[in-house]
Amino acid sequence: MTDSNSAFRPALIVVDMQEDFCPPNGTLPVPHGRSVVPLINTLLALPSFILRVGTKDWHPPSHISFASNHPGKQPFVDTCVVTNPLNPSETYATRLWPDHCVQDTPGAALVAELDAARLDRVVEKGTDARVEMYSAFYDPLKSPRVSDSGLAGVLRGAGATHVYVVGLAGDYCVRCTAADAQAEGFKTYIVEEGTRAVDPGAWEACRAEIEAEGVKVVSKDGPEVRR
Ligand code: VGL
Ligand code: ZN
Repeated sequence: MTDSNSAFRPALIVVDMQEDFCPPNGTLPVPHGRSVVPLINTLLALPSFILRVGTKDWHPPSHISFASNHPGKQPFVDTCVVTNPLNPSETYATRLWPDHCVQDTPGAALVAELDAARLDRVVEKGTDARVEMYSAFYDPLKSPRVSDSGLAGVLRGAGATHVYVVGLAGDYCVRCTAADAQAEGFKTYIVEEGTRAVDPGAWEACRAEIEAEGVKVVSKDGPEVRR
């Protein structure tokens, strides 16, 4: 019998390493977003991972998060209200963005430098125009949930115990994906050098909030990665 207390079956999730999130040509560039690719490729090559999942933000042109779909509203500055299409009493405000990661456009492609051949599978998210979905697991609406990628089942099916998250953006999709992984029962880490924030000036405060949610933000050189 194996000792379940010592089980260590880590999965790696590489979030949204797509052209639109990277300088110089991305429509929603994360500062220095492209600079994390070499570390991510190093992590992808580690034999320890039992599963390597990539994610893609994969929006229809009519997506609710595009400021262009809300006349008079400005990206980055303004918000819109998301209403649960299955329960109109559940609403929340969400930030508006420039058009980005439109399905089947060059901007939605994984960056060419990423060693994507090592990914066991790629999960698409944000495909429902009616809801925002930062997390690679599901959208934040709860009663009921509108979109579910099935990622939790994929991780469980592979027997994952721990989840390591890297990619873009640290303060949005990486954060939300890690929070849901932790809530799904996986011991979850963000490798800090493997991510960058849309709002770099707010990263320190964001990191503290992430850790308060139970996710550990660790260094690539720390014992959690080198174990
Ligand atoms: C993301 C903003 C909008 C992300 C996706 O991948 O972090 N951010 N859509
Ligand atoms: Zn998006």
